[in-house]
Amino acid sequence: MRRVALLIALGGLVALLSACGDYANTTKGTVTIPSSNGPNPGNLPNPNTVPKPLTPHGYAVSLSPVTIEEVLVDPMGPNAGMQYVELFNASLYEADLGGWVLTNGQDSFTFAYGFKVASKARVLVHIGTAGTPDSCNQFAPSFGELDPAQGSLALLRAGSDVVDFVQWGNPGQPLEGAAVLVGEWLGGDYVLRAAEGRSIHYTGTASNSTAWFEDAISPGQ
Ligand SMILES: [Ca+2]
Ligand SMILES: [Ca+2]
Repeated sequence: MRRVALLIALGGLVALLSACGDYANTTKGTVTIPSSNGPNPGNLPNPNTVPKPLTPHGYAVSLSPVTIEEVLVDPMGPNAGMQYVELFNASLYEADLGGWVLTNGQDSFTFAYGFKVASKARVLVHIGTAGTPDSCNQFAPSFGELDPAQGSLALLRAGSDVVDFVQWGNPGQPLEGAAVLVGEWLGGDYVLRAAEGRSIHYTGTASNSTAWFEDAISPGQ
């Protein structure tokens, strides 16, 4: 019996040693280098379909933090001196509008040096009337009366770059071409004129008429 037990023990030792030998041998032979896990240039996302970041700029569709938010061209009763354009800072940061220009292609209003709009704040530009300006109200007495039937308004950064645009009543209004060139409007597109006493409002969802709707006036809100 002892001899049998010894043989079994020896057999087990041989099996163990040969197994160790097998394991050791697995490191020999051809080594395969794993392929890279990096991005395939042919599979990179299309930049035109990747969503644009919301910050630090304003609306996703506009690179400008400040946009034209509401336009009242036909207030109830006489229009002269009662029209306004409301701008909105949709960004998370204060915006410096010093030197920016609001224009209809004929007349214009230039924001004073150092004029700033707080984050999520609005400023009214009162057309064709004088007053005492403050952080929420600016006055453009030399700005001619806007035509309720048709017209356009553009916001120019540094007095020249179109950063926002809207036209109503008819296509082909002043600065439409410049706005289309920078993707701030669609050629031939326009917002329907609002009823008297009501204004057109911007939702910030697109740079064309689909982002505008007629509603009750909401100056400063
Ligand atoms: Ca009116
Ligand atoms: Ca408003």
